[in-house]
Amino acid sequence: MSASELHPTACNLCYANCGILVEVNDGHIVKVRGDKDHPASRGYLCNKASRLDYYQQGRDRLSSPLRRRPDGTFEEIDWDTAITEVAARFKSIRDTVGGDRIVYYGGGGQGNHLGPFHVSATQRALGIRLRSNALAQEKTGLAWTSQRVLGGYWHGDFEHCDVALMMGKNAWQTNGFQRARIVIREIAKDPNRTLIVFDPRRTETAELADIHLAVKPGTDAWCITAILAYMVQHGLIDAAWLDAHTNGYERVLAFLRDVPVETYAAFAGIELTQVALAAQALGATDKVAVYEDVGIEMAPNSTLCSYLNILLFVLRGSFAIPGGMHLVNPLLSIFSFGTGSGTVNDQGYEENYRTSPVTGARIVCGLLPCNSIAEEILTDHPGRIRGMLVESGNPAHSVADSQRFREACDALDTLVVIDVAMTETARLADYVLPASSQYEKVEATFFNFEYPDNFFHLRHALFEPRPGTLPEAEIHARLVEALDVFSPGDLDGLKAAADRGLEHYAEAFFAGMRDDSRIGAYATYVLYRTLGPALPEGFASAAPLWLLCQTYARENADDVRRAGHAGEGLALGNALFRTILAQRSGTVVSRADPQSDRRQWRMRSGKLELGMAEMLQEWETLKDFRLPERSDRFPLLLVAGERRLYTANTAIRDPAWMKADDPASLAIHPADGKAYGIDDAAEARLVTRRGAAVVVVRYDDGMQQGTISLPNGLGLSYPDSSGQSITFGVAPNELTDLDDRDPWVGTPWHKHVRARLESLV
Ligand SMILES: Nc1nc2c(c(=O)[nH]1)N[C@H]1C(S)=C(S)[C@@H](COP(=O)(O)OP(=O)(O)OC[C@H]3O[C@@H](n4cnc5c(=O)[nH]c(N)nc54)[C@H](O)[C@@H]3O)O[C@H]1N2
Ligand SMILES: Nc1nc2c(c(=O)[nH]1)N[C@H]1C(S)=C(S)[C@@H](COP(=O)(O)OP(=O)(O)OC[C@H]3O[C@@H](n4cnc5c(=O)[nH]c(N)nc54)[C@H](O)[C@@H]3O)O[C@H]1N2
Ligand code: SF4
Ligand SMILES: [Mo]
Repeated sequence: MSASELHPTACNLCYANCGILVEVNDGHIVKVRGDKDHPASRGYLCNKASRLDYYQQGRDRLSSPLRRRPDGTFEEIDWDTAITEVAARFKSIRDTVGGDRIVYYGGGGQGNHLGPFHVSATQRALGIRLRSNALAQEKTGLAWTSQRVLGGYWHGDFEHCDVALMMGKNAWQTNGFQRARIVIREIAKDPNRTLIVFDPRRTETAELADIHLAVKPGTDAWCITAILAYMVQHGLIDAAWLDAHTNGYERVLAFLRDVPVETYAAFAGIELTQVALAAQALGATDKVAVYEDVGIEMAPNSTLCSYLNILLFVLRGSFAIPGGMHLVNPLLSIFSFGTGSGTVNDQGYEENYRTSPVTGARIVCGLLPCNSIAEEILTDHPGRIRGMLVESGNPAHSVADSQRFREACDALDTLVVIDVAMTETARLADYVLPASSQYEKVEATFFNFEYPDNFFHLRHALFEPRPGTLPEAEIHARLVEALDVFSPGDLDGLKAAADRGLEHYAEAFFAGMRDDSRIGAYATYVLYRTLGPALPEGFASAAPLWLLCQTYARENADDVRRAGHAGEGLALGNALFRTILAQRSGTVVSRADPQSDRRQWRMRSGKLELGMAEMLQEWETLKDFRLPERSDRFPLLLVAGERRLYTANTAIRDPAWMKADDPASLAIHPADGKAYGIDDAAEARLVTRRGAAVVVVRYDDGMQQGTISLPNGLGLSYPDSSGQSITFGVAPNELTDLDDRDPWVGTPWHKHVRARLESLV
């Protein structure tokens, strides 16, 4: 590729995945700018994208499969040996105790879902049923409540709303919806629109807010309830809409009528006048958009808060209308709703839902809670997990209680890691398989939360794969082959059909599916090996998208045509697929008509089901005004892992990428610092129940007194220019405890870690 040419791709540092145009030179990404042709980001970028080369050219990128020696060091092995041995190790678990004793962790971070999409065939061949990933430490409470109440995953129309609520979300730094900084600034500037931020800390987003509700940590449930109750008690809800569109609202309103608003607000540290202002802003419109994120999802009452956040927009009827909330309809949902979910009984409780084999943890959207993984391994229970396949995730760093996670990895029969870099998890593995980076293969994510337009961006490769690496699709295909699922020649007919064009292939594929159950069961593999070679060079990994396009076009034909794709039946799916392959800046795959979109109403009754009994039960407990116990030993509350100007989970491992001042510091209110005798910029010892670390303290008067915060994604070991391993900052999960978690879905309370600080002088 020529140096000065600009190549369209996307930023992989957060789930906005903004379209970018990059200049490349000698394997490096040397210049990055926003891509105005990207249908969603339209040229927008935040500060991080310009540093992408630190991902692409990380010094600890992998370039050969590795096998652990008995002494714990690694040796390089060739791919054939690696595939044969990994397949044999997992096969032996499958054949002795069962493939359901293997867990698959990961499946794509912020930028890569296409490769891991291919795992489904490997999973099938090994009989793997347990999966987990970071969603099971943040979004499963949201997924569970939204599935039960709305029937799908919700997202807000922040571009057109009158009231935007940021619940434990610092969108200025963390984005999460398209063009976040621009949209937030617009709302803040407009006197007719209201930005409400729930955050103990005066964040960059809170600075812009019309109403900043600086709740005491972990008290959001009381503050939200106070606002909802004020609305009910002052006639600010849309009762007619509720009656027409929801079931179970009477119980909700009955609860709210009796709430002593001022008492609830006071418990959360909020003045009644602020609650009234927020309630009145909500009461004046039906265009309410809510974003909840990990400030709420990783704190006490997290699942209840997810439920209450639904009420914030439902009480105003702000659902399925422009400027309000909608259910997403992406090409592929990152949540497998319905997987293992039970049935709701007459009392409104879910029964017969899927649980984990050892501890009986609730499995939501097919995901084992991250906090349960170690518990499902470190036991002599016969159902314990024996093997783990980790792909594009770094759980030894990102899951609570790293020490226990490491012990659990040690206790496994087999741990295999597929990654681009030598991560904390890879270091623990029996085998490490090196993947080509996201800019060395076709890549995509299934993050698409927009409405009414749905888009999809297939990124073309910018570079040749680094020698020794393979794209995930090829790794999984070789594993499936090593597991002898198909015999030579089985797929020759489909290969020949692919050579004759998509039309022939479509017919042959669907006929094959009817005749041979393996075709559907191993669809990603079959498509990769049969349609893949017929696609333009380098696009084989994208072959399974063809089936997604067919399914999506069949289920959403009018919406797909409204977005400009033409055809009927199979031809429409083919047209969509061809456009996705060709459009380098992304494609609008469907356009809903908000006036007649029945897909927004997904519950069987055709109404929203507000009477979720588990949440109504927990709601009652607020009357006790109880928070997790505190003690004099741990008087502070630590946010273990906050997002800052230069953090990107662990996608970038080289600390040199950070351009901020003291990016690793622990933030503390100056009054607290002084009270503990710790100066600004001094070192101190941070202690929790599970660990201790030396931190550099930074005074920040935006912090609430009694709280401290550490950045997320740091404390990685990374080679310096001489190859010596260095660690920059503190790994937050050396300090967190598995027991601090939500009682329903097991999400951790990373934002609510009891801690103390000790002066080192
Ligand atoms: N720069 C950057 N952006 C990112 C990422 C990144 O690593 N770096 N990661 C991406 C990912 S994976 C995610 S999940 C999102 C997360 O996005 P955010 O949720 O915005 O991220 P955090 O900064 O971890 O937490 C948000 C806020 O929660 C507040 N908080 C702490 N305790 C409480 C509480 O009890 N109640 C309330 N209401 N708030 C509380 C903190 O003060 C903090 O400002 O960011 C995404 N974007
Ligand atoms: N204490 C605390 N813990 C937290 C959080 C917190 O706020 N506090 N936040 C949680 C949240 S919200 C999240 S999302 C998680 C994030 O934690 P993880 O889900 O573990 O994700 P990442 O850190 O993004 O790790 C992504 C991995 O993918 C690898 N990778 C990058 N590109 C590719 C590729 O093309 N192929 C393959 N195979 N691998 C690739 C990277 O090298 C990296 O190892 O952390 C969670 N953990
Ligand atoms: S980090 Fe997120 S918001 Fe920033 S440029 Fe990348 S994708 Fe866009
Ligand atoms: Mo996340």
